[in-house]
Amino acid sequence: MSANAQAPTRKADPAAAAVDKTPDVHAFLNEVAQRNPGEPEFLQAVHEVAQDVLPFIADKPEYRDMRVLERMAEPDRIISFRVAWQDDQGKVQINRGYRVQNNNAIGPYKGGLRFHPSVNQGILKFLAFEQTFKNSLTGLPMGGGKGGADFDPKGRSEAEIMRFCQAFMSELVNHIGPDCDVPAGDIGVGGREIGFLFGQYKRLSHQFQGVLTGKGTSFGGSLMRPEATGYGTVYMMQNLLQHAGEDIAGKTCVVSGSGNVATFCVQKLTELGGKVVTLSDSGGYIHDAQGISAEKLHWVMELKNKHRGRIEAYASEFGCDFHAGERPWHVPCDLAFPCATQNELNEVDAAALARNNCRAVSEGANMPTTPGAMQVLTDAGIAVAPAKAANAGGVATSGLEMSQNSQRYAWTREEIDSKLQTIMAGIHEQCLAYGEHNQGVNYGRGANIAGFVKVADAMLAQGVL
Ligand code: NDP
Ligand code: 2IT
Repeated sequence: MSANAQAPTRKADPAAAAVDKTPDVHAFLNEVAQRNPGEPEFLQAVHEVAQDVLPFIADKPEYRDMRVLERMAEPDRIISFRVAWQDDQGKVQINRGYRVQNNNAIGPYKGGLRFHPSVNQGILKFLAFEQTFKNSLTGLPMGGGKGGADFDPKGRSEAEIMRFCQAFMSELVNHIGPDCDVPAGDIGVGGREIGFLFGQYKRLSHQFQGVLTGKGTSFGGSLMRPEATGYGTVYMMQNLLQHAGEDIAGKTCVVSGSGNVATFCVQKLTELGGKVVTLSDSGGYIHDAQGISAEKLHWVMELKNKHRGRIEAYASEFGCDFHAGERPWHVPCDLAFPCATQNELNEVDAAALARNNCRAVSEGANMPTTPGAMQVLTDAGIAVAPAKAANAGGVATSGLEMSQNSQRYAWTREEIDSKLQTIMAGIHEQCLAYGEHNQGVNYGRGANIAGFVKVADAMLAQGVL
């Protein structure tokens, strides 16, 4: 496998995550590492936040003494359960399902469900922790949660997917509700799965409620929810560039992934005059130097959503290169959008982006950049809009879906898009408020501190819980 090979979820280095020069950060992370053995992604996510938040609260005893960050890094509860179901051959299959309810200080738990063979408790804890800060940044009243199962939807029939979703919801139904915990989609969970999950919840609870977001528009789903994460990632980049007096038009863009986030990211970039030259999946990436036009993107969406095909097919359909087992970061670009999965952009990739004079990165996926890669990008002066800010448009629009469900009303596409743009601009402002310094903007620090403050203040007001 070359240095640029596409490993399945690469493991973060827990030792690296536990080393930091600030004594406070070091002690804090040691304690977290001891309490959460074998969960490198969770440690990585906590480290990223702690390195910004601990210095910020160093002179704020109200947060320190009440051990607010320590409490945020300990989920309110974790539910884990057996999901037994029968495949098309009648064979009994057993998976493990989870819901991590991280923090509900500012609203009901809210966050996606991931169906992927790599799912484990540590990965969902990292995602639920991140979600707590992300949801805070949206300005909407949503706490943080995440769930899923180690189920692999690849190669499964529609009937098998439905039976799995029904079995999964048969237990999850006991732990969620419109004012308690509202799941949505993530990797491997899109509109089709949300439909099956919603149907089973309704059957078991005898209630038609806004208990999931990302629903079909005929049964309470919000317009623009499918587009929202990818569009939001681009709106974040637009804000970042505008702050520096630049624009997306004319920029060459590299995008990874070819699922929900990636495809709508490409759609908005193209609409704004950007030229997107790559897409990928776990098999490798395509490089289309001509650019992925609206027509070609439509073909990709059909390939992925209808035929459940592989991105390799794009290369033969449109006559371009396919790089098996590799990721797209070595293709020269002005802007990069990692939109597949965690730790998909490493130090070697970051060095390639720097060498090719990449200007900025907007993270559509959750924690796609390794800590080492983040350092390389920062040293090279490449601005990085971190996931908890850049991909918050998805959950923000989920929040808007909850509002519409509560009102029993539906806003127009234009109304939602305008609210989404306002929310993304607001997140950019919050990043500036805490992240702007003499040399520029540290978006990561800005997002971490702004996300922390709102949740922390709510926790202080609510007592020791
Ligand atoms: P999808 O399932 O629609 O697409 C995922 C894409 O990423 C596919 O192309 C998939 O390829 C690829 N991928 C997944 N896992 C791996 C892996 N281990 N190695 C290489 N490629 C991989 O998911 P989404 O687009 O919804 O999610 C993508 C990212 O965005 C995730 O990090 C998710 O947490 C994040 N996100 C999603 C939001 C949403 O609203 N959906 C909101 C905010 C963040 P293949 O098909 O070959 O597996
Ligand atoms: O990571 C995420 O923010 C999501 N998968 C979307 C969560 C949501 O509740 O819409």
